Amino acid sequence: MSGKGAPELSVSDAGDLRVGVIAAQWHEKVMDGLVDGALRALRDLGIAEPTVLRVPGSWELPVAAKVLADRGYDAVVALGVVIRGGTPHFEYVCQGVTAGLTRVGTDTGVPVGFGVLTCDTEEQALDRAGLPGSGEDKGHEAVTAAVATAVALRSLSEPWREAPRHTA
Ligand code: RBF
Repeated sequence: MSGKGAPELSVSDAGDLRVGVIAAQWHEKVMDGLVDGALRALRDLGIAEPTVLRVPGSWELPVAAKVLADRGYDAVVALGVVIRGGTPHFEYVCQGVTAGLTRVGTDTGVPVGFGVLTCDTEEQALDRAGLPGSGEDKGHEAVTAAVATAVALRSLSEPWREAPRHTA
């Protein structure tokens, strides 16, 4: 999937949102880049005290996302890296994590940012990790998307205010 066509999101009034970031620990260098990008995005958005929770692997992301969503967080962001190996394990893990995170969002109504890289090689993952020299910054993107969605959903409880255009 190409990263081309991504919107330039401008998000305001997000400073009071409670945001939880959950991050797997496999592929340390890539994860360091994703977590740094996520924290940078939170600073950009004026969100001062996010919760950052580390779990062992990407497989554990959905259960952690569900618990944070149930605890009343306004947005949750899941970060992980799965690299294809020589067995079908990659497909099972990717499928489980993707379906699990989707389900958490739709079951709870809490936006779940998807910052899970599923790559053939570590080089591809490094290029998306927001590190010096990377072409993309998927941790930053995942936070911005989840928070933009939370802001848009919050506008629904204020009936006389027009929903922000960028999230329509
Ligand atoms: N977790 C990841 O986050 N990324 C991986 O690339 C990854 N590869 C795995 C490969 C195998 C063969 C196994 C058994 C696990 C892998 N995991 C990976 C760990 C998985 O997400 C989870 O933490 C463990 O299976 C324990 O529930």
